[in-house]
Amino acid sequence: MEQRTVTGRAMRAMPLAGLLTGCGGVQSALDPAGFEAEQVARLFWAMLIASGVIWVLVLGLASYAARRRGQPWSQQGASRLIVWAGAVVPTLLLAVLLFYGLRLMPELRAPGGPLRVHVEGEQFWWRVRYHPPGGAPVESANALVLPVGQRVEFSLSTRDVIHSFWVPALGGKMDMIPGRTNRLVLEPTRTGEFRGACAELCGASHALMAFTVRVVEPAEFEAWLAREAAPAAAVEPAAQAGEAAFLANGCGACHSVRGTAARGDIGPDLTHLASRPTIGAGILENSAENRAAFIARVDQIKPSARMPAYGTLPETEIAAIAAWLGTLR
Ligand code: HEC
Ligand SMILES: [Cu+2]
Repeated sequence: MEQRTVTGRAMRAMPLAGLLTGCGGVQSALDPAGFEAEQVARLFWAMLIASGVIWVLVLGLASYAARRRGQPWSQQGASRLIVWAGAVVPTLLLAVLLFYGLRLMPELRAPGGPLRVHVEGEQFWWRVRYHPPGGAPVESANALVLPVGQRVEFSLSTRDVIHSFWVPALGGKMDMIPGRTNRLVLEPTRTGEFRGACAELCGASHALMAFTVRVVEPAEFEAWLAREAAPAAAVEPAAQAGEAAFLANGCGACHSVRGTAARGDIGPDLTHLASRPTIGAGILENSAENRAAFIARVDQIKPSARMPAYGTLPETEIAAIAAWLGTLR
């Protein structure tokens, strides 16, 4: 009997535990790491608590009416209850919540700082271009690095289908719609590693379209941006065969590796691929093994991705390319 109640209690608590484990970590709107996300989380908690209070009051009233109250309401008492509990109190409560929500909006719409980042959604990855104030644009992909404490202005666009740019820990989501450019400002408030995702069904590999966000101190950000702007490191002698195979197999028709003959614009810029934590838009850890697997079997790893699989190349050649890509810090 005792056993049964304990198990029963544990069973009842299980869905709750499942919910709570979703509340922390790299991709949670309830564990905010940005000014905008804090506003959204605050609004969420205010709404949740207010609706919880209303829920308890309504249930209390219903149970009072059903169990305790023996005699019927008088005509006058019933009308008064309906006017107050059915109209006046809900109107007041909803008005307070509405004005609280509206008051948060201007802050979310305030202009960004001097750093602008253009992110373009593609099936199924993210083209990223940094526009530092006064400097030349810096091309990257699938991984964002942001300075803590600075308002960064994102312009979001797409050329294929609708995507949605969302870093739950930093702020709200914003759609990327063909033919227009949407604006979003994010201000990270603490350093750390976070994850973003595409929040709009965009095709077969929509669920495999994520990206990483690393928030660092401003000085570290400047150093990173300078490295990212530079061309690829000189090829190490051991990796020369890999670079040659990359160029010989036409990878450069779609990919750019600045500092080499590869100038393609169809796929992600690979100039500093080795400095990114993941490949394939956030889906695989960036290891030599995974790079080789991605090149050989991209059609299985990422259905409908716009890159041909190179499984027919000799394994040694693929391994050499994967090794060379690993030197592109
Ligand atoms: C027809 C164009 C095309 C060709 C040719 C091509 N790729 Fe790609 N590649 C892409 C696209 C598009 C993606 C993005 C796929 C995705 O994540 O949806 C990609 C992604 C990648 C990635 C992951 C990049 C990242 O940021 O995560 C690597 C690595 C890569 N390709 C290597 C190669 C190599 C090596 C070759 C030659 C053997 C090659 N590609 C040939 C289009 C191409
Ligand atoms: Cu998408």
